[in-house]
Amino acid sequence: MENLLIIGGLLLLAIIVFFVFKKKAKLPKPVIEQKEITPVKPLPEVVLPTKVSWKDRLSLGLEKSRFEVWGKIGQLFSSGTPSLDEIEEILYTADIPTGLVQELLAKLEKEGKGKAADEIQKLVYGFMKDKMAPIQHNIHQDVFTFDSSLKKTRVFMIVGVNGAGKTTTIGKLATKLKSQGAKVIVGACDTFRAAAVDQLQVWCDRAGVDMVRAKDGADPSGVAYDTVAKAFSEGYDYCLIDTAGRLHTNQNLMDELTKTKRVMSKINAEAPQEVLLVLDAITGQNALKQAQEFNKALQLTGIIFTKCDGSAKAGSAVGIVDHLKVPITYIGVGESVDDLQLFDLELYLKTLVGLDVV
Ligand SMILES: Nc1nc2c(ncn2[C@@H]2O[C@H](COP(=O)(O)OP(=O)(O)O)[C@@H](O)[C@H]2O)c(=O)[nH]1
Ligand SMILES: [Mg+2]
Repeated sequence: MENLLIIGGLLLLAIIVFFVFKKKAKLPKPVIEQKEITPVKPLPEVVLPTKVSWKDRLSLGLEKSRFEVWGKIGQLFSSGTPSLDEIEEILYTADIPTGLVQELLAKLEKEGKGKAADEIQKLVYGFMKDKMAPIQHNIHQDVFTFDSSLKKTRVFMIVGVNGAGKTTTIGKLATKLKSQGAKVIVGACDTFRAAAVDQLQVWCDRAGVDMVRAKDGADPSGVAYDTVAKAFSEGYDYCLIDTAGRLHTNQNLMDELTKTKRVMSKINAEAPQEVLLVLDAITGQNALKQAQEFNKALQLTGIIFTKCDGSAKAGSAVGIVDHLKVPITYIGVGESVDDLQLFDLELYLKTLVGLDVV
């Protein structure tokens, strides 16, 4: 009898377990939502607080140009008078326009004979400074330093070909201006690439600044209009407008950009106060051609010279400024926030040719 009871109990338990498992097995599987994710390139690490000074960052960034071009000229003179052909070749590899190369060669021939390396460096420095200084005086200081007493909305339109560094530069700039206490808004007008807007959003979130974005493929000038309108009505100090760098043809791109510029001026006749062209130093001579085209369409107020760390062509700035008569506003020598600074002509030239910087 006892055995029968135990067997009966076990049977009952087995039946309960069976039904519980059956019910569980019938439960609907959880549905995992398949969201389309746009790949965003991870942003470079922001190294804060700055351990490396700007002087050292610049020196490191311009090392290739100094070593392979500008410092080399002095070295060649210090080991006897070099052939001018040799110097000419070096200058052409650095993408210096023909007219300037010939002028510099004539100066070296006339004044360089028998001089030591540091005297040649000074001579090259003086030559470049004479070419650039009169134009560099035109930089507006408030492009980089926030003056709260101004109480004015400053609109910057950032243009340039794809990959030149527009979005990254806006991210760096927004971070810097915000850290000075400025109220900053950014307009994501590269509506042709979803990833570009996402990339800018990451920068803006990180900097803690506001961003206006529209649906993919929206009219870029519409986004610019909305951003500038918000900037003026809500008293932002800086309004930074990112733009697209590639359309089907150059003419399309220029038409789109001139339209974007025009709609901003409908909100405020002064806007945009700055039209800044981002130029990648690696593109050298090509950079000058690009700059001429953008200048013709948009009347540039400044140039942001990026990626000077990646090539021996950082000296091509002299040809660009000399030809275009547009100053270089900022210089970029790397991917982090601290690698972008206001362009200081003396510091840049001395670092480039290898003269001691005091
Ligand atoms: N080495 C170096 N890379 C840079 C510099 N500025 C931008 N970049 C990089 O260049 C790439 C293209 O930049 P992006 O801002 O997307 O270009 P955009 O298409 O003009 O918006 C990114 O990988 C940036 O991190 C710089 O000064 N130095
Ligand atoms: Mg971009």
